[in-house]
Amino acid sequence: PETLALPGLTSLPGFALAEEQALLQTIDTVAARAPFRRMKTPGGKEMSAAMTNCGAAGWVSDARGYRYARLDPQSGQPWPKMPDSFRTLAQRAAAQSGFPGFVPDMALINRYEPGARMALHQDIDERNFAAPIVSVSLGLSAIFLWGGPKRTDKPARLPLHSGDVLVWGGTARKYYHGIAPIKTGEHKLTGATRFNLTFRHAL
Ligand code: MD3
Ligand code: FE
Repeated sequence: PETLALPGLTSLPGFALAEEQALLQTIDTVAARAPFRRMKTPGGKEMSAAMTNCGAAGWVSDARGYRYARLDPQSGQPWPKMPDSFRTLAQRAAAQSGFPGFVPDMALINRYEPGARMALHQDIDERNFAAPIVSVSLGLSAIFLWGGPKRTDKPARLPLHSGDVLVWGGTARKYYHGIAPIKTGEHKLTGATRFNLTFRHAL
């Protein structure tokens, strides 16, 4: 695998390309049971990306804060189970990147329309920081913002295309990161939409 000159990040360009269409269909089956929704930040602002989850817990945000919840607060039901195809893909990517034992217990699914973004943040709501995070990009391209350990570190800009898989572990795990506002465009399978799957060991 190609390793960028960024500590703790392995980039697997096109790793999921052969599965693009199947993954998108599977996202639809998850979203049929746990619809995408725009969550509110603890400060009361609606996030511009819409989200849903699958697996043993889901990442949620509301006036009470950020956390992992075993039930979807919108339905009161457990989140849809993690599809086998999702888990297998994440495990293969992690194993190729030096994390052979990775077993994700959930996936957060983000959906971006043109103009949607994700401000610089850290992923620190998980219990287990030894586990990596595996991210899969599908649909419209995006510019990933890759900061450092401090919010004020000037972020590098990394283009992400449909089918690209990134594995973050070790030193990179707690770095600030985000997504620049999505530019309008047309993807052959998703139209003007970007999806991102992030696989985590959260519980
Ligand atoms: C680097 N999502 O959901 S994925 C997120 O494209 C999130 O939707 C972005 O950041 C997206 O939290 C970026 C890449 C990613 C995910 C988690 C990370 C990069 C990461 C955790 C630590 C460091
Ligand atoms: Fe993140």
